[in-house]
Amino acid sequence: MNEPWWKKAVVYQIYPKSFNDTTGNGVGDLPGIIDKLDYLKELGIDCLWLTPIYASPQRDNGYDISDYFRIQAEYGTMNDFESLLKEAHARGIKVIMDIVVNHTSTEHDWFQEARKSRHNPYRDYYIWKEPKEDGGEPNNWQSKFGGSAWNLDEHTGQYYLHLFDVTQADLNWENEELRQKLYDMMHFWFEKGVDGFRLDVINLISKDQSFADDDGSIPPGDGRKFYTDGPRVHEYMQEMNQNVFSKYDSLTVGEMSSTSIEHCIQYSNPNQTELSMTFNFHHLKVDYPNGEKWALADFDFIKLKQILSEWQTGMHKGGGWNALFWCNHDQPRVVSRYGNDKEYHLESAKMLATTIHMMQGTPYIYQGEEFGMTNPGFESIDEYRDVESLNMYKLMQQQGKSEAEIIEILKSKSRDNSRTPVQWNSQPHAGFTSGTPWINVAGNYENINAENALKDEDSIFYHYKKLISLRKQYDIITTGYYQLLAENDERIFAYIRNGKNEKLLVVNNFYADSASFKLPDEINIDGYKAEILLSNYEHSPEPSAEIKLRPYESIVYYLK
Ligand code: TEU
Repeated sequence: MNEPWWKKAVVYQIYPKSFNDTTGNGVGDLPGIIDKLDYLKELGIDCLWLTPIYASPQRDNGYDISDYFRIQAEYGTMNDFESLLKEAHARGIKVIMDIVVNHTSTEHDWFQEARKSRHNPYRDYYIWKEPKEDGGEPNNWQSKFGGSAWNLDEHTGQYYLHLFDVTQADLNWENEELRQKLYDMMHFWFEKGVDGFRLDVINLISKDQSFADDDGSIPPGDGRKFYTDGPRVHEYMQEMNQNVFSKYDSLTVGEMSSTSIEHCIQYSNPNQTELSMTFNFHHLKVDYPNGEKWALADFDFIKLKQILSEWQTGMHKGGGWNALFWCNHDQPRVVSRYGNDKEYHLESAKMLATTIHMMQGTPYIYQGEEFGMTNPGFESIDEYRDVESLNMYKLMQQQGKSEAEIIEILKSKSRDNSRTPVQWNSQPHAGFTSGTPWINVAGNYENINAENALKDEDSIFYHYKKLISLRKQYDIITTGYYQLLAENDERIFAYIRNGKNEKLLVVNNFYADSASFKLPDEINIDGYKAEILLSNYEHSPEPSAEIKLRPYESIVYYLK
């Protein structure tokens, strides 16, 4: 059987708003993406994922869609989108779109109709509930952006559910007519020529119809257990696959919030006919003290290794497929988070890249990651734009936190950390725009930018390029069985990928101290010839019973 193309692919994520502005309005656009296709071709990626570019009031930067069939005017026109598809395809680059079907903007026509009366034909497209006897919210579920997940519609006297912003009303997937409309909409984009979808919070679409209060017996008691991987979700995914995805040679990746390996196997095992692969976020919560995002703590390295390893072996066993990533538009920059964006910017960025790219799955690179963009360190609340950050700012004030404390938290946690404009060069505004950018550029753009990276053969950019080309050359990166080594080592993340008569040994030092790695006794590499495929220092050590590693040193050995 032919393996699907996306198993050996590398995907590059574009957040259009911050990518490249050609009009001078301070907001990136589709022609701006076309201008950079040759750059992306040089990097060697196979596929682009564009975060939502549909018409939207932009309360949540496009994750609040008001019209699924129109392009947001500030990004360009449908013609621009068609040109982008054509130009990308001409370079052998595929394009997947981001689709948000858990909710729409409250400005979507369906919601505008639905809120007119309790008997409106669109009423049932959304989730409405009576107030409690005291007039309060129907239950205690919390919005992911803070506060209650319910909002009272005064006109009709009922509450509607919004798991995210108050302007993002959850759709009622129990309604068959609605589901059919969403499938038709997906066909529309496939027929235009897109190569797949990233499906936003797709594991939240099926709600437990009891809509009961969360008693908090499974922490954190915010209602998530009633809709995460909900009762009918696999039925819906199979229906979606049958109606839509099965008709196209597509990559479909589901964003899975607070999910489990068991569910992700079901979502992505080809026998289940649901999706190609899944994103999960457990490895990006190891710096949440007691599961709390809005608090500061060092990351738990042992836990990080443990989680990534469980997902590697668990998904492999169950025939599922992982999307591999450190960064996206919701996460702080990894080099500032699990790396060292000061003394060891270059070394740690490369080390992190190697760690994730040599695992099994499909790697995703988030714009700017390929040359080591960092968190911007915004010092004032005026610099923040993200709806979640602004909500949390207010909530933290109400909790009595000081301004200084709140800013420290935002500096490391805010989603805006990854949303600053791509640093193309050392020109004003990093070459992103000739106008005023919608969000400030990080202060380090004169050093850290794409132009510098392209000029320096030792740059992070060329390290990513090498990782991508290795994946094309060595099948073992796609197929090899993953095995964690030295699981209790407090500095080193080492693993083996086992092939038939070959192995990859990947050894990474996650810290600024030197470290020494002893090959466990049960791993016998006698009789293998070793070759260093990639490292981040000159003169890396040959493989031996004990390997000495410099700060953030990272080495990939190929053994045959
Ligand atoms: O994110 C879903 C999600 O659960 C997050 O990662 C979210 O950013 C986090 O819970 C906040 O703490 C997706 C999109 O990626 C995000 O940009 C949207 O805001 C969100 O869905 C709503 O559509």
